[in-house]
Amino acid sequence: MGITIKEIGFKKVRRPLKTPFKSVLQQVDEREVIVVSVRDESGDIGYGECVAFETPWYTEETITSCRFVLEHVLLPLLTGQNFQHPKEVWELFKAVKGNRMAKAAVEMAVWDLFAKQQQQPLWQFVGGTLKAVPAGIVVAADPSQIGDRVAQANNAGYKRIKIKIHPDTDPFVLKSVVTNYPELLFFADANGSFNKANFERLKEFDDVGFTLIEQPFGEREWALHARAKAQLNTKICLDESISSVDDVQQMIDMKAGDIVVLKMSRLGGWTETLKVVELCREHSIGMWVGGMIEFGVSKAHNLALASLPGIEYPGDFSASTHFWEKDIIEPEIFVDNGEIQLSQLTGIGYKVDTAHLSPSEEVKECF
Ligand code: OSB
Ligand code: MG
Repeated sequence: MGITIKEIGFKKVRRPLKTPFKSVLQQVDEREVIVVSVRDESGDIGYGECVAFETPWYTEETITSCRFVLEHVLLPLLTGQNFQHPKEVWELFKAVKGNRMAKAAVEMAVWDLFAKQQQQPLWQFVGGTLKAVPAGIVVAADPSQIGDRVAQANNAGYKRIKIKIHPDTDPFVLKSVVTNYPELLFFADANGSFNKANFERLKEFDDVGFTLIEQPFGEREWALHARAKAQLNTKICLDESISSVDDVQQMIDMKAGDIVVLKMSRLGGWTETLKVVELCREHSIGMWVGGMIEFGVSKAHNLALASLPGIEYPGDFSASTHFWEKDIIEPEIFVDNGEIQLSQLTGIGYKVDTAHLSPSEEVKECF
């Protein structure tokens, strides 16, 4: 029983964003990902998406390092393997240090394949209970555009808006925007741009009305985050700091945060992410699912994740049309009245539109 991996494929997808994504770390104009597919004897295909960036501005991995590791390290380990449960992929990859984003892409594909073999939607296979997931959008633009972008997001039905901030952002301008929409949830994401020297500046964001402030300090700055948690009323949420279940334990031990952003790519895939979810539940740590400016395969996995009990904050779930002229899944993801309905189909629940990937987008088929 179980599944035996017969074929593995990689496809490169490279498409421009409709509008530049501007954060303190990087401006993203174009996105390249790798769609990983795994096929078993039955002919079912599972899909994953490798969402590392072109340069190491968010994590150490890059899409080029991932392609190398996928082709030359993970693919040889995987070929012909029999699995009784998708958790065994994490075990198989244990001898490979780091490279969590590359591992996650393969892991996702195997979890999708298992759910398809069991003829269950992936969200059900992992224990999800929500039938619709609350949407959430990110405003990553110049300060002069924030007001307009928030108004657009509100008109499109989004109930949660995350705004990118840094020490030069004017908290009073943000406060006037936030107070305009008392019925919406606002998150702030600082992407680690504050430090010990400007700690007092962070406190000026405390009465803007944000539900949480994401990653004010650098990824290893546990003590500074603990200080912020003790001194601010706004909840402190960690993104870049959390690469493993051990990092969540560290956050808990150091009292360095109230909430964790779940990103399967940063954590190495479903197995480690599910461990994080369990630990957060035990310690009443808040959770939500973060985005990676990704395409529909990664989004579909994230929607399944957001269906799990205990993930109470709305995640980075915007419609396919927010970033892309055309997504790679059918149907595309759309937001209706601030929500995204989960697919009732098996696995990730969406067709992957590989036929419409342009030839220049294809990198390698290992079938
Ligand atoms: O810091 O949360 C982040 C996108 C890429 C890399 C890091 C981050 C983000 C986002 C999410 O803010 C954007 C999205 O995909 O909706
Ligand atoms: Mg973030």
